[in-house]
Amino acid sequence: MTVTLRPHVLFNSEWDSPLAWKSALALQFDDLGFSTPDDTHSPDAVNIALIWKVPREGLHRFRNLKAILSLGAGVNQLDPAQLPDGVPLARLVDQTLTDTMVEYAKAAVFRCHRNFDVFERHGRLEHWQYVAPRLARDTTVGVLGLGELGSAIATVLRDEGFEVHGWSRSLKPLAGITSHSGSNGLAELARRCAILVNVLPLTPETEGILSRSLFAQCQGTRLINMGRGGHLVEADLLDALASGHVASATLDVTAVEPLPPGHPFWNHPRVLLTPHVAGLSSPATAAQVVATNIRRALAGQPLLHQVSAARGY
Ligand code: NDP
Ligand code: OXD
Repeated sequence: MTVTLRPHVLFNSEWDSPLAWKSALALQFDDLGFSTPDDTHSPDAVNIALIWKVPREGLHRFRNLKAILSLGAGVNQLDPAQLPDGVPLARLVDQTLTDTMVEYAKAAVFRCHRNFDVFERHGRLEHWQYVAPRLARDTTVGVLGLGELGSAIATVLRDEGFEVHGWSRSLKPLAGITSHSGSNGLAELARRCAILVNVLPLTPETEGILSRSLFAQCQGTRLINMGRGGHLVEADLLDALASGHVASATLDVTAVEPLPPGHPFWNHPRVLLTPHVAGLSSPATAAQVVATNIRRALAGQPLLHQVSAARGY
């Protein structure tokens, strides 16, 4: 690929290390410009934004941007109104991120499958009660979202022996996984699955999808939310936990992060909170795909993992 422009990356994240990313990307390019919003002296030199969120002062002063590359797999934290028109946006796909998400899903699913959520609650009450164990093949798990992360999670759970169902916009031909789509497919999946793992992107269509109408289909389901807090209607979950439609919830993400003091999820006997730690990307493994996208953007080619403005993911 012929690239004549010198890559110059504007980096902005409150979580990711600029030094680690600069070093990882420097291995991919002989000559690389790299700055943060605080030390960008010539905005016109910047042609790539590698960001978790839009910098406080916006992106509009960077008039020569060729691509916006998200530091997250999700892009809902990037308000489209703050992005310059016509600049393509790509989400992050990284093997370390996928591997960490898969490990989290396995840990959370096995915790529910072997009733550790029940025994933790009983332990706090000094209550000794035998609950017969089941085998994975007797437990049905549903995965909402069968994209990069959801399909990896569904496949690993299938390989562990679970009966796996998945839900996505389009049906997916994944061996040994029953694929559903549409609102009827979602209701059927909720009826059939003992454990529900959410790994959808947050879009106007998926906002509030984990709500009363979905929980009404559930019978003692264990919910694991690894997508975004905006997928969950929190008051509806509290009702579903009280009625028993949902037996327990493992929440890695919440509408407001950190979860505010005094929130009813803190100390709820049926809720396990983890502080948005399910997945973690690594510059060492992600730099290659990011570098490929930088080269593609500077050569005027379409990006890998490009976000569709119409779909929102
Ligand atoms: P992808 O874009 O690869 O996959 C998204 C999946 O969701 C696709 O299968 C898509 O269907 C499906 N989908 C989207 N909208 C709908 C809809 N309206 N109805 C049904 N299915 C829908 O995303 P990733 O797998 O890379 O990431 C998923 C999300 O995981 C991220 O957006 C982020 O929110 C979350 N995440 C959370 C992390 C954490 O630490 N908790 C870390 C990383 C990501 P189709 O295949 O038909 O297009
Ligand atoms: C992501 C995340 O979207 O960390 O990558 O949540």
